[in-house]
Amino acid sequence: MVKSANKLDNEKKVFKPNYMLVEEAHVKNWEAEIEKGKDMEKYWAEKAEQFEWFQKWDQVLDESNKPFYKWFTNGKINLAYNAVDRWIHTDKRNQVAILYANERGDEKKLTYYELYREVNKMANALKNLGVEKGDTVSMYMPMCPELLISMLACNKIGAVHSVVYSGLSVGAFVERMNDAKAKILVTADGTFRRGKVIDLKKIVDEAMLKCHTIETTIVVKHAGNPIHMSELSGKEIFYDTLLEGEPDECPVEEMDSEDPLFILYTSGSTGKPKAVLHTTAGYMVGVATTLKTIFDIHNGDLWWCTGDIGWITGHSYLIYGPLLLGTTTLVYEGAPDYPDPGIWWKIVEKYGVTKLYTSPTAIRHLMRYGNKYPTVYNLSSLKILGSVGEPMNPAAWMWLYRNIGQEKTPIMDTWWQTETGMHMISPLPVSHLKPGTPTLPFPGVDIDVVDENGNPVPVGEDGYVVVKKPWPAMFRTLYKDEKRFVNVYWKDIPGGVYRAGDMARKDEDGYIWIQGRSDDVLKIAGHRVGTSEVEAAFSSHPAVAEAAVIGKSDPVKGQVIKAFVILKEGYKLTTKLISELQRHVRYELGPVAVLGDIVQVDNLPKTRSGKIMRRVLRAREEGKDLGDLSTLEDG
Ligand code: 6R9
Repeated sequence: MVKSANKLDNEKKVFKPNYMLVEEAHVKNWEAEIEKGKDMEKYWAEKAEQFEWFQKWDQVLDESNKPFYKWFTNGKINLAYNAVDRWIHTDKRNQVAILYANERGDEKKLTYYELYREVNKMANALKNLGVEKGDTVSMYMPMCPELLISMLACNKIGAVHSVVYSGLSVGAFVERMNDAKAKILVTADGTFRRGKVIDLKKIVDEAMLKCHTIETTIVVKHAGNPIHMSELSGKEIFYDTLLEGEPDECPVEEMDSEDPLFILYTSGSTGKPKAVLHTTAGYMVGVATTLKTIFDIHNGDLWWCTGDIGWITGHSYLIYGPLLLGTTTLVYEGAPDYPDPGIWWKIVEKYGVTKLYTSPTAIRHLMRYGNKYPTVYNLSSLKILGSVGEPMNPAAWMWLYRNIGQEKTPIMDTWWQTETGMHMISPLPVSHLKPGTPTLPFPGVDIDVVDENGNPVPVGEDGYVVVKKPWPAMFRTLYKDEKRFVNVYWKDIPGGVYRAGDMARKDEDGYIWIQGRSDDVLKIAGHRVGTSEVEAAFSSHPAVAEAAVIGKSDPVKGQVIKAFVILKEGYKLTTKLISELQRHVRYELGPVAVLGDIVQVDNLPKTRSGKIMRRVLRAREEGKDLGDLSTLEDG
């Protein structure tokens, strides 16, 4: 059997912090910070001081109507004011706020002052269209500066945005638009993708036949593809025309801490998407604090979050977090492997990216091509790397650490959700790291792994991830569906805790190892086996780039594992390799890993944010209805 870049060896390995990062870190002592966070309200209140408030809050946390918690009650604040306006009176005024680049090599830079004026113009234009505080504005746009401007313009005047990922199909788009009942839609002519232009406007035209609330569609000329401006459902107007002559000053709306900020639909890896509602102040506090502490943001940083803006990661850590901290955020429109799988590393070198935040899916995809691409570029500007979205299997962690981080940049594996709004389990740059775990809850966040009765499980045993105390960036409800909010998240486990829907295990240091979504967990001969550890075992074999596993009914064992594997360049799934993989996985996981079939595939069904949709694999396997596929990636 091949002895791999072994999962077990790496898991046992502890990576100590890089002393240069410790010296400059905002938080130098992890344990002490966690201790400080135990006085939760005091901790978050101190963090809230980083913003400019129009009026201070009366109470940090109002728990009078659980689980409908309120944070910073009666405070008055505005997100756009704190993310943009505030900086133009400082030496950041002419610093680049948004650095946009795309796969064609175009680039555009907007300083904080330029961004300020653009946001004001768009805010005035929205007001002229009749948008008022509390109204919803939908967006269906590429990764382009106008999307950020439009979102901030909404914040500035108190409108609620609902960004729909621009890769969604017409049906999914219509469903979300009708659910949010927006009057305005901001969109664009097209988006660049792998050397082609995707005609977004055509999708919008089709969707508009079924969206009856939209009165005005604003169209950004972005990709330059020819489009048809229709009159089918109200007015359509070009963004440039709309903004023409608008003043570049706009009064700021003083928002209550608990005023709605945005709606965002969950990624839907295990079921029908949910409309998650976030409110203003707590979200700002949670997002800015976690980004500053975990990625140690300083003046001079160039921050790059590769996630899409249509995903919570883009909302919290591509736009809001970095701008609230006054840093420069890179917005890249393009695929990670076009024109070749070296494009990301080329961008890191070209602009001198210092902090890179990406996903295990992207890393596993790029790993397939080995290290020939990263070695071509100078990646020495990188200081901290980060990951989100799925469990980071140790093989991918090691690849990233060695080839991109050059063994000096720590990897912040951040666990969180659309619902949590902010990072919840994550190391800091000063933490001791183990590949494959997001380590410990963030200071001021109380998370545990418990059984059905809410009791903490012993070390090494599976349980449910729960959040035991409210946190500032928590979602406040599911939009227009309080009943579902209570039933899905707050009922199943006693003790008034939030059930995240993930299974996990704790090790002897208290580090949390995420096993996957509880809906995906396998049950083999009475033992619960997390999908993530089986997939990590497959991926620790040198031939495997990526794997997904599901349970297949078995009369004796209850379930056996069926594995779908993507092999690295140059490998084929021969009978020899199948038997080698079987032995390898059994060696890694022990006798519980009862393998049924192993099949080779070219790709796996995934959500737009890169999560494997195992329920689609299961349904296909059982010949069942595939359910809601609206978030399935098709490209
Ligand atoms: C931010 C985001 C949430 C689900 C979550 C979990 C999975 C996210 C993870 C992770 C293991 C990590 N997840 N980060 N699993 N390690 N570091 O992804 O939000 O799209 O709502 O998904 O993603 O299963 O419950 P969202």
